Amino acid sequence: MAPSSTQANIPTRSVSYSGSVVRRFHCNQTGRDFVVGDLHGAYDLLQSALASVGFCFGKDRLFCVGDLADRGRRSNDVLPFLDWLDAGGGGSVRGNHEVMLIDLYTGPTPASRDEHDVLRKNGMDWLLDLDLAQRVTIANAFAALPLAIEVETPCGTVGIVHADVPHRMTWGEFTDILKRKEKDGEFADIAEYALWSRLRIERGIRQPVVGIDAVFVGHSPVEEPITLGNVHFIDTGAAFGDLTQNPQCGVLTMVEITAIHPGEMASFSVAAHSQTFLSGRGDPPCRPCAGRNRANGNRRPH
Ligand SMILES: [Mn+2]
Repeated sequence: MAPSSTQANIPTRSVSYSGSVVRRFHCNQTGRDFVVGDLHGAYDLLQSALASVGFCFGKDRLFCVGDLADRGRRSNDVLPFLDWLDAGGGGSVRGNHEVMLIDLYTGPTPASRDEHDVLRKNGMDWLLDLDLAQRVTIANAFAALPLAIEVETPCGTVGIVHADVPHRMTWGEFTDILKRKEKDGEFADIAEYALWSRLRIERGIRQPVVGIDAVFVGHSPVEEPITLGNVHFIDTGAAFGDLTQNPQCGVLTMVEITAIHPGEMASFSVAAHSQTFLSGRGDPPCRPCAGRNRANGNRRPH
């Protein structure tokens, strides 16, 4: 399809938000729950992490802190990845990278020079290989993602947000404002904070988020997963390790949620490539069940 004819067929506001802004998942009755740091297209590393814990598709669930594509080598697999995630009963929150793409196609169709500028500056240049209709399809899939996830687990309710929860706000206050969406003047500020803030980690704020047992966030790259109060920072820079093939530059951290105890967490960090999944057809990995041998997992308390 020629880009010009595609462009002509795209309505002015091409992307619309759908789905719940706060999504709650009931307790997993059949397996374990994992949460993984910012993937940014490092799906090879994810495959290694899943293999190292014997992830069982259909029983175990995976949750993501957002920023699923951009920078990493397999960003183009983000749509089959989202399908796989959903089919396995897990989910992802929206990150600021998802929102940058949504914003690009929510207002009037951007001038192609401005559009290409945004894409190139943010590691999103992989999207330039796709036509406009494909980019809008991806943006619409991102617009269906929630801003916050709540997961019921045997050790309490766990929250997942891309960047942070305002540090003087309880979880209930935070999610109530998000649920009111644009009807409430506070929504835009709180959504922005949830997607972009680094205040808690920059200031070392140790007060827990009241009203939730644990919160997982990404967005702020850390050398090792860090816990402040009950907030776990798990973006260990997977995309940089993925691009350089050098674990010194970044690894992917995946945490088993049900192994959390106050003040510590068990994590599986994967530094190297081993195999690939997510062909263009979106074949899910680990099917049939790969068992539960954790012997290869690099399990470290934090
Ligand atoms: Mn981010």
